[in-house]
Amino acid sequence: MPRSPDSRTLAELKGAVGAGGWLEEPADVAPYLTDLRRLYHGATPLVLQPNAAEQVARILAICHRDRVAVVPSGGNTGYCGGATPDESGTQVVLSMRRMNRVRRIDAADYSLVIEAGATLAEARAAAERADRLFPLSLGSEGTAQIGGNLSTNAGGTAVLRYGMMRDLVLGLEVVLADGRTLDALKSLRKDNTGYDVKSLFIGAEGTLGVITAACLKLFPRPADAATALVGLASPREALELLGRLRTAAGDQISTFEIMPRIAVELTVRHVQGVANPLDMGSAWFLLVELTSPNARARLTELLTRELEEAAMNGTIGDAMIAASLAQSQAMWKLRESVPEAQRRHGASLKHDVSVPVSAIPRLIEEGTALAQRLVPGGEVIGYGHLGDGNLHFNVSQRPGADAEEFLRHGKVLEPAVFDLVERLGGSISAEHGIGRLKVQELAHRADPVELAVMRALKRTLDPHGILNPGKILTTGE
Ligand code: 2HG
Ligand code: ZN
Repeated sequence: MPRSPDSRTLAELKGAVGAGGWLEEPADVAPYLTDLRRLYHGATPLVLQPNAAEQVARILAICHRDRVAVVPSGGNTGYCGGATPDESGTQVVLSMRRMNRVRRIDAADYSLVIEAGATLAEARAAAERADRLFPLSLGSEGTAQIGGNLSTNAGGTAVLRYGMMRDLVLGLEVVLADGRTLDALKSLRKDNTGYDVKSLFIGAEGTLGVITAACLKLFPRPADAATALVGLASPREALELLGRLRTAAGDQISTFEIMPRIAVELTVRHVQGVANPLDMGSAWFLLVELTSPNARARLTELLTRELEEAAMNGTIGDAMIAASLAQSQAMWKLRESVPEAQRRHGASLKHDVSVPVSAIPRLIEEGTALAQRLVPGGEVIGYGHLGDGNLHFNVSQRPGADAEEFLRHGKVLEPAVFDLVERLGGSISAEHGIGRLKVQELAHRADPVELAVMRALKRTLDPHGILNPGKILTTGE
């Protein structure tokens, strides 16, 4: 079990990063103590900001020796409290902020080696400078860091075409709990030399090692794109349209996002500069995007034809295809601002869940019935990545309702939603991870053998339990 660091250990840790590499004043450490959703408020004696993998190695060697808990921290955009220290005031925070260099970019090899503290936007910009695409796409890309994207196996709005973060990794550099460095920064597409060790650290939320750099997969940059906003009656019709577009456009569909009318209404109301170009009469809206590296792919033509046919046979209501980059950006802004609008609207109960794509309509119908029964006065706002079967089944309080009282309903609603998701063959965490938020749920819902394997890995790689204790797995087992 980790212990409280004494003054000698703290001094040694400061020495490992040198002047300018640590923070301890309450005002300076405050931003590291609360998660984005303000669910957790922790404490720490020290925030370390190493600027090289060697410094991370030194820090972990000291913490391993002295049994000090370490909480890796990225852009603090996570939804499950995975990067927030606990309330004990004994856990040291390891901010990756200063490790943000591009180490290598190889356009011919379609690979980019970048450090963990670079933001996702910086990774995308680096790829773009080499006329390549790094396709992970999230609303928080300006703040979210690559290390956090890897550690949570982030998803986002282009998973349908490119996969999740795990699918976008060729190699990793990881510092292990005892300070040894795993140098697996390969850029190989094929490497069948035993276990895929690097894969263990992806989605591990800093509980098995600290990722310091990654070799990421790049892709050809889109040279043609067509973006549309579509209004329609229900998620069943949305699935029909997805099927039609998959047949017509194959892999060119990169985004297929769904929003209920209330999400669009709240976003237009709460977020400046957002507008809905469609008639508000539709119950559901889709953001659809096709992309191709081929400038002559004629995607606008293709999308127009498919949407016209879908409108003619009654699958969809009205639709608009962006006629300019500005129009396409406005459509994206509408979708990407939904979480912010929800935050401004008041407290919300969030369920980041996935089911087989075909089960999404049932999830929405049965989940909505559950929420109406169990959270009187709540507003269901279920939106997200329909193309991946990933719904953010969220319930917001009505304006003026007492937030604390509203949130207490979560104790009843959450297990009921997770039971439903399990019945439908889904997952209780699609893309946001487990963090601290879902530790208990994972402990009692995961397959016991899988959980035993996870615990065995944790014991092997972090025998003193110093790495992000209390995240993903319960401590003390
Ligand atoms: C998104 O898809 C994010 O916009 C946030 O994953 C989801 O706020 C949420 O529940
Ligand atoms: Zn999402």
